[in-house]
Amino acid sequence: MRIERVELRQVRLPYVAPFETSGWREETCHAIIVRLEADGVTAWGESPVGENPFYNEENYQTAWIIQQAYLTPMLMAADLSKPQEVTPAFARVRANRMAKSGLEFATWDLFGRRDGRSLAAMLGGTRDRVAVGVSVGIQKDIDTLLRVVGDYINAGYNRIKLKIRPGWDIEPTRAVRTAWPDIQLQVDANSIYHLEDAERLAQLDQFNLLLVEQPLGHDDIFDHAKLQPRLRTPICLDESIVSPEHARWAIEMHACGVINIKPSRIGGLADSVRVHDMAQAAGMPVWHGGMLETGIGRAANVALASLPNFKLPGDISANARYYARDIVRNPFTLNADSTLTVPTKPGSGVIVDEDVLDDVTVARWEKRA
Ligand code: NPG
Repeated sequence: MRIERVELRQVRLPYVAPFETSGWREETCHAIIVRLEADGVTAWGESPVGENPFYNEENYQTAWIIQQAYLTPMLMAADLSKPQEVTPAFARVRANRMAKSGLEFATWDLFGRRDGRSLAAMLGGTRDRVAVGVSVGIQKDIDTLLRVVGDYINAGYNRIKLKIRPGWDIEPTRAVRTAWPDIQLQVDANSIYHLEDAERLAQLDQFNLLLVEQPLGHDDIFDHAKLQPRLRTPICLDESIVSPEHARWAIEMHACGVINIKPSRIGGLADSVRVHDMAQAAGMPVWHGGMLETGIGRAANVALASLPNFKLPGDISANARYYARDIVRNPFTLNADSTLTVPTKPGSGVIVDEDVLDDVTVARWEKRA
């Protein structure tokens, strides 16, 4: 198949509440939405890039340039027989994985819609619902945190992730654990600590956490391997696992007990499946992270999380947790058992609301074959 038209849009959607981590605070989604056309089929993808390069090296401006100057021409030059051919077609471009992922995901959607196959079936999904939780950003004080967490629990989420940083770690975690002794709880440091903080991090062991996510440097598997034996709680790597090779290094070094998979961080769905399979072969569970995606990226995440080695609830909340007005007509809603239902329609199954999409678009670019 040859792609006949690529359209890229920068969108801006306000979050229902600002999202704050150890390293950044953002109030508005800055994603790039991808539209592909071929063989009379229209397909959609999303690069969930942020306003700033504070999670990884990319932001909406870098992705916009790399997609136009390199990735779109590379994609249009390929004659594709399957979506797995996109990742090798982009291989000469180093890193820039979030930029790649939106185009790669849209290609999966294109093949799925053309062939009448759901994305979950194409990827090897085995379940029809995926367990999900909520990631709770840093709040102004513990009373506010308890109110916010309580609202999510009342809404039906039974797994909570707390963002932590030095000065907002032990006490907020203790407060939530004391208020809800049985809830599935985990914490995420987004790379803010150092190996010298090992004793402080070990204090988190008392709270019966599912995992502590990315405590040390974003590109540092080595020191995580030194930290893991000093904690009882499994370390989960997020930022550090950017490719199947990085996953293999972390597994062989015993740097973590769990891997967070985000297809956008890994550069696409094909390599995400490889990370999933590699971890499964090593007996290591994975779970699905989130990048506050719009409804388009969210559908890909739900499909991927239906694979069998996704053993822990994902950061894939219902659309309404993020956006008052999303760009899809068929948002996910939370089931009573804290799950989302895996779409079965061809491709990702999203129905894009093009009126809303036009309203939130701030820049647009297209290339025709
Ligand atoms: O529910 O999508 C969600 C948010 C989950 O905490 C979450 N994402 O560090 O994992 C993270 C964080 C993030 C958000 C990372 C935006 C990068 C961008």
